[in-house]
Amino acid sequence: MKQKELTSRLMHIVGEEGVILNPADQETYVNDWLGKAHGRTVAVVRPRNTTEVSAVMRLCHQSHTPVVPQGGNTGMSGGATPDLSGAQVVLSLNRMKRIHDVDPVNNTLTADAGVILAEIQQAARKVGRYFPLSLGAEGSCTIGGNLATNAGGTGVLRYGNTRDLTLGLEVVLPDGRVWNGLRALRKDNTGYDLKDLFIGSEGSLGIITGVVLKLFAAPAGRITAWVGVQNLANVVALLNRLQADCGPRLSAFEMMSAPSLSLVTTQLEAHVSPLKKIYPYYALIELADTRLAGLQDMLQTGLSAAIEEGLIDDCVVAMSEAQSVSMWKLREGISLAQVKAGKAVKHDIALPISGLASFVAEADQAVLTDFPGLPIINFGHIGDGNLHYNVLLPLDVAPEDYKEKTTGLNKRIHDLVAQFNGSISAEHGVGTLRRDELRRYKSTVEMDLMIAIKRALDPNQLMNPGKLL
Ligand code: FAD
Ligand code: 2HG
Ligand code: ZN
Repeated sequence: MKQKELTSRLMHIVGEEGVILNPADQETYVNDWLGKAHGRTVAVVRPRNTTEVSAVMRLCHQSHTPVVPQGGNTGMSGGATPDLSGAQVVLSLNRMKRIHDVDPVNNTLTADAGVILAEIQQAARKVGRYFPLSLGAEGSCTIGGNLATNAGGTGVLRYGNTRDLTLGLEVVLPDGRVWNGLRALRKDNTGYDLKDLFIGSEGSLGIITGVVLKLFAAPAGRITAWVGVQNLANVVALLNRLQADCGPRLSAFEMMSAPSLSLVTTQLEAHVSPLKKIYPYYALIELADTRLAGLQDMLQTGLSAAIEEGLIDDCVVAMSEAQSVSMWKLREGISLAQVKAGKAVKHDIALPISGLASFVAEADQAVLTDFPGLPIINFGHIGDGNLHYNVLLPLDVAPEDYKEKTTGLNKRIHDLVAQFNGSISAEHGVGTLRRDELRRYKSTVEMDLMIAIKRALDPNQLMNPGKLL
């Protein structure tokens, strides 16, 4: 089918205002947030509902047009960016923004995939409930993108990742058929759990158009603390101690190394460390519960004991919500500070928590020896064993140098991750960034199974080609 015929049929389905053809207007859809992935597209198509998504997919199926699904375009693995051929359609969910139902009795929320995560959180708050998925991009990422990447963030320690928060899905298959699995059930053993196939599939199997999410009791408030620690082994020991003392009230436990904190305070205005002295590591700790009584005491008792045991050197407990927010801003500002300061070679790794300290000691040594002088920006969701072990190259690094160093660093770090029985992507997904790496670390059996699933659902290879597999 000729390009002109394709675009006019797309317009017929979604309306003229739903198809973006002008290259200048396509800019934000064909480049990623990190400024690393760049592509071109025949058209950006923005359906308004599942029926329109289905018609678009049928047309793309008939015309053999590859489709790149896109939500908020905040992904960190290049998965939402089309390739440079100009032959792929970007299917954006950003006009599918309806919250259909919030049920405080069943504790569920049903929404379109294009709803922004922060709007889901707000809709839950309105009925006195809580939706715990939380990440730095929550003001612009969509719940569909969160599902497609099985996003993690800072609430995983207590509530699990996006997969754990999902009860039902609606998906448009590559040939346009619609699977309506929008079930608001906590138990359903009627065969294979299809929704789990699509969660984390990064747009490679179909378009997620709707979701039923779990809601939780709303915490009455939170107590936040910022802690300075001498080494990573002590950060892990502190985590274990607080888990034992506070149980599920420990709702977040994040880590930042000294260079990560210093990057934020130097790159971003109005970001100041709560502690005067510099420590090698910092932990950001949060306790939350449906009742606030006793929470502050519980944290303070735990922290005092940790000081006596020599696990921590210093700490500040936030005395107001404003103080708590500024502590969180330090943690959440690291991504932007990296973009401002240089080109980060990213590693989004998961490790058994017991292996974290030894892993980092070996990885630091390897980078120091093989890539001397490059700053290591190590931070992450340490309570989940998830490190963002990034290495910063200068902003003006030559493209060939960037490529060579990325390949070398990825291999060095990921080989070590494999030795420690870890994963090369904890929460950001594979996309294009780790596609080649995936083959190196997955067994043949695992790759064969994934390829068989892909072939069964997308025999013409039209869904997000070149990503993940
Ligand atoms: P997009 O970037 O648009 O797409 C991501 C992938 O999902 C692509 O492969 C795309 O093809 C596919 N996709 C999108 N929508 C659909 C759909 N409806 N159906 C099928 N496939 C689809 N991630 C974390 O996990 N934890 C964090 O703490 C975190 N912090 C971040 C902080 C910042 C400042 C930024 C910029 C990003 C952060 N991210 C984090 C990464 C990103 O926000 C998440 O991956 C998020 O889930 C992506 O959502 P999105 O709507 O932007 O998806
Ligand atoms: C975070 O935890 C995000 O802040 C982004 O997952 C990590 O910038 C990164 O590498
Ligand atoms: Zn993260």
